[in-house]
Amino acid sequence: NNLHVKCRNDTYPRSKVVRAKVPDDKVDWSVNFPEYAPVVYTSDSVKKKPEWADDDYTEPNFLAKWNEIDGNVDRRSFLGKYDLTTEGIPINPKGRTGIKGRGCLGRWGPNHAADPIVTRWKMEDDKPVFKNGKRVAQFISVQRKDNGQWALPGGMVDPGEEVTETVRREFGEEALDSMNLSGAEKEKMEAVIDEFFHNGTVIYKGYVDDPRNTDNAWMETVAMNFHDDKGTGVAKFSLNAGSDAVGVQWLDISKTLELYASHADFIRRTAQHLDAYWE
Ligand code: RP5
Ligand code: MG
Ligand code: MG
Repeated sequence: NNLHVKCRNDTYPRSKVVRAKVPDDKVDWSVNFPEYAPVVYTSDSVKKKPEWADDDYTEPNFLAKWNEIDGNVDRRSFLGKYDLTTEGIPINPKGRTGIKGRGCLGRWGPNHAADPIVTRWKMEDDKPVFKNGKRVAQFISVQRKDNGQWALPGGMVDPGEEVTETVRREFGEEALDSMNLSGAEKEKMEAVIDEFFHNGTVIYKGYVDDPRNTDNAWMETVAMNFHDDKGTGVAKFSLNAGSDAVGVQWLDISKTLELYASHADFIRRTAQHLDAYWE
């Protein structure tokens, strides 16, 4: 359960690159695995040096402050201090993935994201719906453009950005299509979001089992729950998919959900936090 699974033994997302096989018992770096021959892969979009990506470590001027706040990029991991390879680049603290390089992730080491978990109680005829004696909760889920999977409307923390800002911005972009609202509409939406996103609960902070992870680059997130207990705030928003989302909907929380990366685990923790139905 403590293993990463979605970043092993599969074709790398948005590519034809096939990961070297890593059996469960060989994930941990401390286990001897002399035949291990990971494929080296960094996507063309990352190699083009967009502003969200680091340079290649082979560049003469490449300098990064590993395990520290490096300018406005946080290179610290929630898992503690990570080790470096002999070339001086970060080693995935959760073990082998079958790929060296960054894949399509911009940063060497941790790539920080934030995930808003926006919830309300499921209602029918103005009454809460119960299952096995527990109220059923719902959360806002988006369908990802890159792979069609349902997910939380999360995204990367921009350089210098606070996580509390990232959850609002990404929620606005992916679930409300804020980027396509007129000035006045956007202001109104931001006011409601600001009000509602005031009291969040951190549900999870740490490594994400993201299919984009590699031996040298991986996703970490802070997942925060914002619960509309009375169903009068965000519960009434009209949802519109935007940015890297192609669909958006309220989904009933249950054990049977299949979601992107580690998101089902964050939802399980949320159900526990809300004392909502989870079977
Ligand atoms: C996941 O990737 C995180 O939990 C977050 O939901 C997401 C961030 O990446 P993008 O949505 O920006 O691709 O690991
Ligand atoms: Mg986004
Ligand atoms: Mg996203």
